[in-house]
Amino acid sequence: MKFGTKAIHAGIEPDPTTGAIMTPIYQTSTYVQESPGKHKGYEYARTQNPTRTVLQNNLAALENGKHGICYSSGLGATDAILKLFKPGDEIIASNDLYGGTYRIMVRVFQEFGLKFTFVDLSNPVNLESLITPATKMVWIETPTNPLLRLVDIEAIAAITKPHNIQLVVDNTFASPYLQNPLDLGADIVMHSVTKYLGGHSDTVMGAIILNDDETAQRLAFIQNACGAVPGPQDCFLVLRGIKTLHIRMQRHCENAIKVAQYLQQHPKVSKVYYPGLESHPGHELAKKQMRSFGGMLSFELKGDSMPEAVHVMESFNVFSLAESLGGVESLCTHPASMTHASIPKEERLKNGLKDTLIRLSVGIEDIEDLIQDLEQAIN
Ligand code: P1T
Repeated sequence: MKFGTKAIHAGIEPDPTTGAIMTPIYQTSTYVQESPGKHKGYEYARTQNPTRTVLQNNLAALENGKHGICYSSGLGATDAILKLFKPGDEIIASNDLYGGTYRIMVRVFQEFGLKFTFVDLSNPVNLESLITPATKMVWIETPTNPLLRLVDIEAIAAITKPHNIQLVVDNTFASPYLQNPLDLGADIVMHSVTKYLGGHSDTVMGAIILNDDETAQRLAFIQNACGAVPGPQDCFLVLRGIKTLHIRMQRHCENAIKVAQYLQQHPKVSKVYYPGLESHPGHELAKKQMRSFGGMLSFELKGDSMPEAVHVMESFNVFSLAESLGGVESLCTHPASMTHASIPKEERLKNGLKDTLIRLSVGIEDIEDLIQDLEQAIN
């Protein structure tokens, strides 16, 4: 099956009792048993819910993986992955990543004895020398949030595999429509489903997709034992959102390249971070490992003046100033004070994230209106 057909059909059957074409919302906390332990595969809704099962199977199909496991948020999924490790285990992560991911690593799991090193993995050469016998996982985003750096999944996997190190790819920015990390050698794919998969800014959810049976069993155990499960209504909303993922992504990509090209020639803009631009250092890699370049981009204004950046962010009419991304509507974010505020300023600056950086999630509105909005805001 090709992607669009999978998005609409994979793992989804008409409801056996009524023929309903849409997966029912099984709004129940428990399931009746005939006699103790004799049941239809469902005992208690933290452990299993049929709406969630369908979504999990659909997500697994979209990432060409065997197992899909959903959590109550992207960070809930990250939390589950980090619980696979023990005190003393070392984890190497990209130095450009979502602020909340950095925060759960440093402020929560470091307290429990996991060790983290953050490094620019857009150059894979940086990885090998950091590996020790205690290194158990490498965590990457690609494209990264918010600097849109490209990390070569195949090249990183070639380094992690011989050491038996788990390679986790946060595939949120690309979505499974643009990139399938398991096909490129990753062991685990993680998503903030809140973003492109949900697609309508109405749900918070996370997911993990993987092939390894034993790790999948451990992650399902953590899902049940720790309890960060999504509700059935949210699972329904995401199943509905996914049915148009391919169409939405096509428009996100079409609009984003036009926005990036517009910004690149703007006399007041100094730098545009978008992998679809030939000037982007990861452009060739993006062409190789992604199907198109995505809907996310960031930019800086000439002069790096904070009041001017704030003025632009306050002046938008179509773009809304808000955290998050991947919904149908265009959003603008100030990473330094919003999504990445939990990363200490020195760390942010060292990694190239300036206070004046503006991030855009380009939606699927008419491109003329988006360009006009940029034109009136950057003046
Ligand atoms: O918000 P949540 O569903 O818990 O997902 C966390 C997360 C994980 N990974 C990436 C790449 C993300 O971008 C996020 C959430 N990001 C935002 C809210 C944001 O505006 O960047």
